[in-house]
Amino acid sequence: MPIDPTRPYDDDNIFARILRDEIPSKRVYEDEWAIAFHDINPQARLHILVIPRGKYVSWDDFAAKANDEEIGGFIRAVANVAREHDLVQPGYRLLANVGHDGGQEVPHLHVHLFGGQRLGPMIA
Ligand code: D5M
Repeated sequence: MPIDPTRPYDDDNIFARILRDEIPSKRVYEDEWAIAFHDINPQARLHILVIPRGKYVSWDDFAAKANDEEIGGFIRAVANVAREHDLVQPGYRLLANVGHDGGQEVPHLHVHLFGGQRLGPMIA
């Protein structure tokens, strides 16, 4: 079920639990601002989710409440994940679903990173 992105942050959402290492994930990156792990249901040859360590429901919530250092740290973390997977030259795609119409299922901001293949015009 898509989420309501204006609702309060739920400390027990699945990505909060992954951040606390309460449930396993295939973690590929971590720094002060973000962690990244493989999507459980990959939609491309490489499909990684990058999430901030801070408690933000959505992209909108993050833009409204995070400070500039956190926002910069998160954006750099996403780029670092791509670079560490040698995706800069071949290219890659970033996607953030927001709320009901965006099809967001997990109420902790996440950026999908797709790569490892020539992607079509859209991944829906
Ligand atoms: O995308 C939510 C994404 O989160 C979706 O592609 C599946 C993925 N997912 C859900 N549970 C897990 C776990 N436990 N590990 C890794 N990936 C997971 P959305 O943009 O909210 O539709």
